[in-house]
Amino acid sequence: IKRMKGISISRPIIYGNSATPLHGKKVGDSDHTHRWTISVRGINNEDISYFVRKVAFKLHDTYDNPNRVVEKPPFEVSETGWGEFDIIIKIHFHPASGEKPLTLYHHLKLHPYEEDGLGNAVLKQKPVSSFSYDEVVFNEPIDVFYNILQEN
Ligand code: SLL
Repeated sequence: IKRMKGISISRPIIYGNSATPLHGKKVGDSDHTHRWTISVRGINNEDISYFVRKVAFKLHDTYDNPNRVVEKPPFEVSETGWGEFDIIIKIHFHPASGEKPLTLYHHLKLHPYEEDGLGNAVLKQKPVSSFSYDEVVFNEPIDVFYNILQEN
């Protein structure tokens, strides 16, 4: 294998969640209060599957099958639930990259934070979203992978 000496190439990603309150609507006999979606995507919804092979989302152990693996875009998981928790996001790259998976953490946000004017936190029942921007940097990428990145 040949590496591109002295070359770094980066790609932007956006990851995080949106959530909407169920407003008392029942999901089975659960005590779920929100519907939410966690996702990893490109900027302007660019398809990132040319360099992302799959994304594994590790949910809280209170969920059935907490390890959710998404093998094709959109790289997202939608669920309902009642609480906030940390989601471990593991991004696996194209096999030709030879790169190790990248691990990111996202705190699932359900409740918009607001104050009542007296400095007290109040829970608002309205949609919320919490996204982070990041840049994946490939240092001295393998030539084949470098070409894949450049062609897309
Ligand atoms: C909390 N430490 O207590 C957190 C844990 C876990 C949220 C939140 C489970 C949904 C289900 C669910 O919403 N778990 O499968 O019933 O706030």
